Amino acid sequence: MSEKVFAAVDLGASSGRVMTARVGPDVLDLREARRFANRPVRVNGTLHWDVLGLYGNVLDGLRAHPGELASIGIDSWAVDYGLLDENGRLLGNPVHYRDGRTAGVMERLRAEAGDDLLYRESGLQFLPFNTIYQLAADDLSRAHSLLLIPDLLAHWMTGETVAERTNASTTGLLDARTGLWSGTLLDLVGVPPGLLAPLVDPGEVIGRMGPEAGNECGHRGTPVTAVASHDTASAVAAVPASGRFGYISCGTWSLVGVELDEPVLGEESRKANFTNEGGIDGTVRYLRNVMGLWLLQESMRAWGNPDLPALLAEAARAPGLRSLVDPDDPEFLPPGDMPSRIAAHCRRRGFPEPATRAETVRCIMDSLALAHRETLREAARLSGTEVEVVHLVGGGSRNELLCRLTADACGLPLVAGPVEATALGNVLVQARAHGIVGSLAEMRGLVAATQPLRRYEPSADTGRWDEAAERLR
Ligand code: LFR
Repeated sequence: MSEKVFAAVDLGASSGRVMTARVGPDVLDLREARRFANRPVRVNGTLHWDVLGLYGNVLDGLRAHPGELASIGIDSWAVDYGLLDENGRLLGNPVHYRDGRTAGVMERLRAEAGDDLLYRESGLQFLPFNTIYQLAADDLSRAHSLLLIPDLLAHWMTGETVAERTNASTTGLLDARTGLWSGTLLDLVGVPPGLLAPLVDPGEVIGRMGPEAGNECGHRGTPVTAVASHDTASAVAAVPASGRFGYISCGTWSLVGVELDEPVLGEESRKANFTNEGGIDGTVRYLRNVMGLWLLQESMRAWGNPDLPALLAEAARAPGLRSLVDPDDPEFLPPGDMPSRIAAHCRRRGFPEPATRAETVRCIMDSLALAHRETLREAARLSGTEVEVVHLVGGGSRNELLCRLTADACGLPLVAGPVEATALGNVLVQARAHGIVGSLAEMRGLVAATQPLRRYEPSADTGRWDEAAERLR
């Protein structure tokens, strides 16, 4: 089978990129065609995504690759959506999941419906921004269809209206057992079933690039293939693992968990707030959201973006496990002055306040490493699986301090990389649909054989981390 070139459109919460990859049985060569900032915009008190700006950048990125493309795949962050009216016109800019409009909504719905029902049906962790809670806070009176962000872009490119299943699994409206839209949950929030699109699986062709988008980007007629369009699902598909592994998809968020064949929907799992999101080939991504590098990104923004490598080097020399936060405290969710919130949190919990920027960064790194360990251990325990190696993929795999601390905290070897796991997972699903690679195991093997990875062995001293976990509790 000869090589082909595929394009991955990968939109993250802080930046987007269009990547192209040459893929063959022994080849996986990823290149960046265009990278652009994804800057949320606050208007009239509401935090929005600039989705048309993003789409324009995507088309520019595709145009930057004049050669032939076998297909294009789109992934992005989850849960957020655009509403279209009956003429297919966008009803306003999609609202950012960190917007405050959902304040109190999840609590109300949980009280009304009961946690047990919500969890048994959707298997989803309780996060205030899940689509189901956003919908309960939204005005749907003029809405004819709802499309999650990658499906919205695919719709503009092809004219087709679909809901890709891995991303649909983050809405809180999908039945975790059947993988179909749940009538019970739709009724609960009063969402007419017609609002949602027919489900498709990764690997299915959505349609071909139509004249409008095609003339704009120069790829008219190119197939747009559904990938695991939830970015985390694409990242997990590209984890270069075999055997018993845990994963951390580390970027703005750290998504920490294990891969399963069946969902875990019992009471203990619900109370521990683990999620059963849909993965590639019907796998279950059993994981929990850890607040991730958001804490660092927002601190850097508050400081006017100083030199990060220098700050991380200084943080590596600062005393460890001195100041700790629970990164998952909801107080850290919205944007705003992060260093002050971290200092206040430390004070409240009886830890010394970080006195310098480097100490703040060290506090974030230690706290994330500890949260990675606690979450991974719980995921393994609740699912009855064993983890022998941790794979940390995504932008965070470049952060040596975080990787080293996470390996130490977990007391397990950690393999860091690839940085662009999401884009790789995206193109590999397309390549598989074109018969270039076979099974999921083969896809992962190709990543392991071709991408730069770095292994961290844990230090023997896990006792310090046990003690720190105890202090934080
Ligand atoms: C990561 C991610 C997470 C999801 C969060 C919000 O980019 O997709 O998986 O919980 O963003 O959509």
